[in-house]
Amino acid sequence: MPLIRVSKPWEIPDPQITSETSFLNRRRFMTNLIGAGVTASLLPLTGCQSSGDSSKTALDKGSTQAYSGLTRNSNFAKVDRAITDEALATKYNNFYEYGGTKSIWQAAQAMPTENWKVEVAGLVKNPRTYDIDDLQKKFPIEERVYRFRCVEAWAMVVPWVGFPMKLLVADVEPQSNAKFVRFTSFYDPKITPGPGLMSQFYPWPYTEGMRIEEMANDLAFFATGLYGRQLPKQNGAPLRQVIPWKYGFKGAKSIVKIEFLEKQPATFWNTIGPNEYAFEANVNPNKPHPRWSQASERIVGPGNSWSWETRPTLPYNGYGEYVASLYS
Ligand SMILES: Nc1nc2c(c(=O)[nH]1)N[C@H]1C(S)=C(S)[C@@H](COP(=O)(O)O)O[C@H]1N2
Ligand SMILES: [Mo]
Repeated sequence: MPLIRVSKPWEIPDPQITSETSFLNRRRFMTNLIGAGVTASLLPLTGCQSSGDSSKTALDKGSTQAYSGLTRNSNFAKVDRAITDEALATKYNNFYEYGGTKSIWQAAQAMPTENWKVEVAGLVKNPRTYDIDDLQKKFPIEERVYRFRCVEAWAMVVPWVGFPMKLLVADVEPQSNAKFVRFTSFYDPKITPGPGLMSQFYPWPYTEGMRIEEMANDLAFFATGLYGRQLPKQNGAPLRQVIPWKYGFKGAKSIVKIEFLEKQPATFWNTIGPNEYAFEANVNPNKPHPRWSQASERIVGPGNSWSWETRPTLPYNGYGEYVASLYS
């Protein structure tokens, strides 16, 4: 951690205190682990996240196939800032199944993405299991450039490839009593070891959820790719949610199951820290996280995070015109 601070440090979230897990490390997990007879000296307690792997490693292990004939949706082609370097978006990740740091891209290559199936179940007229290839043939695949905002106050701009969630909603036809949707990520402790000793205390598998009206909004997107190629495993291959007006944790990676439900489901981060990770979790500069301000964000770039550009956070991450009416 650098000793020299940039000016106005109170405006700029500290990457070491904005970790999604540092709360756990310090409190609930400590209690649990001490209760379990694990000595504190064994634990990675500090919440010090190594920042992303900034080395210029070739995308050897993580390389994926390019899409051909891709069209960029002109409604979602531009944002007010530059597209993040592909090398950063694919090397600075959150994927707790593969560890608690940002440098999980190599570990994530263990994700078994071949013959991937996505089961859609619950309160729908047409429950079915999609093969990932069928899904990409059935729905028109397009490119969309979206802002991306993690609850930890870092932000990127990513050109996603995929299809709007509302097409899948229409395909399975929710029943009238369906109100919520739960998304479940792949989990197998032999393949997704989690963040070390802490892992056993997490409510696996990773799940997320939203209201059906949110899922049916134009912006809600299932990504199968980024930067013109199929999703690298570290970014949630072969299918992940992208909900650009909500904090990044709302978008589950490597989805295996989608369920339509009557009641609001329990979700991963909301179960771990209900005061820190709300179910709704819309990006909101005026609603601080209990441990840090959300008034500004750091734009992920090269070098140390202290040198990254800081900008004001926008309500709904700049997507109010699309989604504010959902919350009126
Ligand atoms: N299954 C799963 N999905 C997940 C996460 C995770 O740990 N596991 N992390 C979330 C968080 S906190 C963020 S910010 C984004 C990060 O996506 P990226 O690595 O593609 O930038 O994925 C989200 N989806
Ligand atoms: Mo996040």
